[in-house]
Amino acid sequence: MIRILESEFITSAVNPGQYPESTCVDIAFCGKSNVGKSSMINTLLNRKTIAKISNTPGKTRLINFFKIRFLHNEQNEGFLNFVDLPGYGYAKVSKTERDSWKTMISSFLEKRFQLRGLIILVDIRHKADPKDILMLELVRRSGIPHAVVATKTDKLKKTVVNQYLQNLKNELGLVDENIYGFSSLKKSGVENVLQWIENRVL
Ligand SMILES: Nc1nc2c(ncn2[C@@H]2O[C@H](COP(=O)(O)OP(=O)(O)O)[C@@H](O)[C@H]2O)c(=O)[nH]1
Ligand SMILES: [Mg+2]
Repeated sequence: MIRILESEFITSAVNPGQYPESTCVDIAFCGKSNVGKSSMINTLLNRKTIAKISNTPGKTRLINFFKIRFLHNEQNEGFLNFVDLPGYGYAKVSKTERDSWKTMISSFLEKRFQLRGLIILVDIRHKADPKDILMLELVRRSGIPHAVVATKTDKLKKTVVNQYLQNLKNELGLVDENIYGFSSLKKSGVENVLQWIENRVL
């Protein structure tokens, strides 16, 4: 499995013209505001605050790029980018601002040729949201490989986690698409997600 060695913030962008040039591939993350996206990126990278964990939902309205150096087979070095996409579904902003994620994410899926995989985060406790379903439609249409990660599994009793995952799978209409449970608090699910990423980038 890949092991993350180093990570650094590269830049923020809104429009395709602002995306950083890169010779390595991207793995992107998206989900509703407050779903635990920044926490998950920090957990995968073994960093405390590289992706800002904000308690003010909706604050991250930019596309943030991080450069990752990793090791695979414990000997070969590789590079990839993590891309933190703007969160969606936060009500307390103007409608224009609320809808800007759709344009930003659609353009990213369409224009970023380095993109090799997208992880869609959902909160395991919540029923599938129309925005998550729309997001799935966008990524299916783009043909980009994707997986769903259900966050905050620590908030549920262990015995019901699989049932919740199954329910989400049905609600989201997942067929061939993978769904994994994840907890940044307990650091569980990390191996599954890193394995999925490895399969996309190597
Ligand atoms: N219990 C629990 N709380 C979490 C987990 N991941 C994130 N949170 C909390 O959920 C809130 C939003 O997290 P954040 O990572 O900023 O979400 P983002 O808006 O999607 O980037 C914060 O208060 C986090 O501490 C998790 O796995 N378990
Ligand atoms: Mg965030």
